[in-house]
Amino acid sequence: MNSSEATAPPKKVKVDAVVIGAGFAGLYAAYRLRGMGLSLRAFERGQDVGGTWYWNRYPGASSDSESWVYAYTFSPELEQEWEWSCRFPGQAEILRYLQHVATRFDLRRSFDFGTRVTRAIYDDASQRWRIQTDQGEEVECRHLITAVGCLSAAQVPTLAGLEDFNGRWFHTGEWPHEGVDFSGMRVGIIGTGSSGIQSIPVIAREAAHVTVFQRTPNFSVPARNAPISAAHRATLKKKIMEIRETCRWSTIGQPYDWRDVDALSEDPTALRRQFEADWKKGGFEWMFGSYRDLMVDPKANTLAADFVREKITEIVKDPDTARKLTPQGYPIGTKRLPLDMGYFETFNRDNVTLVDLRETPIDTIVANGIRTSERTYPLDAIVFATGFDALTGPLTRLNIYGRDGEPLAAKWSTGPQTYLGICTHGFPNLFMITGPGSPSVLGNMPTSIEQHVDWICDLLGHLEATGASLVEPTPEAELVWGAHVKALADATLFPQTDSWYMGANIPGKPRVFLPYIGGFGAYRKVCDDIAENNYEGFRIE
Ligand code: NA7
Repeated sequence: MNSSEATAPPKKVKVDAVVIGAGFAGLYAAYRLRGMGLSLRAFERGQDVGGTWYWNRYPGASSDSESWVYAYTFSPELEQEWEWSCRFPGQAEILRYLQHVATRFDLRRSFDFGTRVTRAIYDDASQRWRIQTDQGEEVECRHLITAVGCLSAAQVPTLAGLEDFNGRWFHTGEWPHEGVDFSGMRVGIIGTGSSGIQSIPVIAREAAHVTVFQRTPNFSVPARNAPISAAHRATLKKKIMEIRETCRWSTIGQPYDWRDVDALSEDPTALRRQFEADWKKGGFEWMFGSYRDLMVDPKANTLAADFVREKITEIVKDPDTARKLTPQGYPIGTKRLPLDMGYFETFNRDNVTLVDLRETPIDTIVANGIRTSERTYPLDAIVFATGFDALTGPLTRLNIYGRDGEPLAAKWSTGPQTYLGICTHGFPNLFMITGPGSPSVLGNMPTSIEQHVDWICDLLGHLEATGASLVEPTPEAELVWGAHVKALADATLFPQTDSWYMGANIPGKPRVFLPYIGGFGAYRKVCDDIAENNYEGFRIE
């Protein structure tokens, strides 16, 4: 054997399981599957671990869940040894954490980095998945586990003239690793979702001028980020088990839940006091640890929305800018609520201009900037904070073909059909971590991810123990689950709004509320009950 033969990767490999993705989900899946003694190959298109936190390196990128819950719980030693610096850690710190986890548990050796899965085809005769990569490799496996994230398929809108732009342009979700020096530049930022709201204040501090192109004004709540004191850290470490348990059974995987009080039955003075106190505290708790009728009763929701509208008017000095920034016509919280670090205050700066695209839409991009229906804004750089083809996009873009060669994208052409958001009929032994129809983006992702991976591993263990080789949801179970997910969403205010939860940000995408909104704790119980009931709704053979 010559040396090149000795080092060349095998062109065809057979393993028990393939994992796609090396973010929070893929790393934990690799850890668990290896722990079960399964042979494994894992692929990651990035050059290293990190997933969301590998790609989203835009200025100001940070977690919106508190650091002490935005972390794995599977290793008490890891929990005790890792020290978060602050309440809402930034991208670099979260990436360091995931790199640490990969090193500590020697996870990188299961992964091929810089390798994109181009196709996954199910072969009924052998009951195996055939996985192809852009590195020319083909792997056969019994179980295919997608850990591709919910917000990983970046969406750059089709705008005429982009190819003529002389400056540089970036999407927040595919940010250059070497960073971007905006000093002295005139920067245009399109989009005021979470990514825009996090990055605009930071870029405005660096750039000569920032022009924000806003299509829909967004509600936002202060994060109130702060360093974690030594005393607070000690308390957190002592109480960590209790915090974890609360997260596991709460509505959004956080250590708090809806209060047992309706906003509409609260005394107005007490309500105001409560909103103010929570506003000072900062974080999602302002909305999702608040009155339980906020997301189901339009009148209750208006109380919360009016409070934030007032805050915007108070913060933003120029009345016309304040008016343009004030959201109207949709309930607060029904678009993913951003947390901010001085977003509205940023519009008081002399070097920041707001362009309301509802009043003056973008006409075209030109060589030196962006032309709206009113005028041209000269720019040196454009930042697209325009979001993602959420939840389904990362999966349908994988080119997955199920039984009889059915493409997943075709099966889901009118909306995703899943059982528990984990499996889908016609695609045996395909397991989607935080897929559509599971709580996913409506909760703290690591909590969701660990529950999914553990549940999937238990199911694989069950197959092993019973000598079965195939698992697939029945079409009936899938229909019932889809109807349940829809009914739960329809009982809330969420479906009323154009949001990426509804697929509304992608032209031509079916309008379906994508995540499961029944609450993370409730979902966990459903999953546990199904498992206990001999995996009711699944065909196992
Ligand atoms: P979002 O929440 O989808 O926000 C995208 C923003 O971009 C939003 O304000 C959109 O306006 C705007 N947008 C999208 N397309 C266009 C076009 N064609 N023209 C003008 N404006 C446009 O994505 P994010 O990345 O901010 O947030 C995803 C995050 O949520 C994720 O990273 C987590 O942190 C949670 P619209 O509201 O659709 O009118």
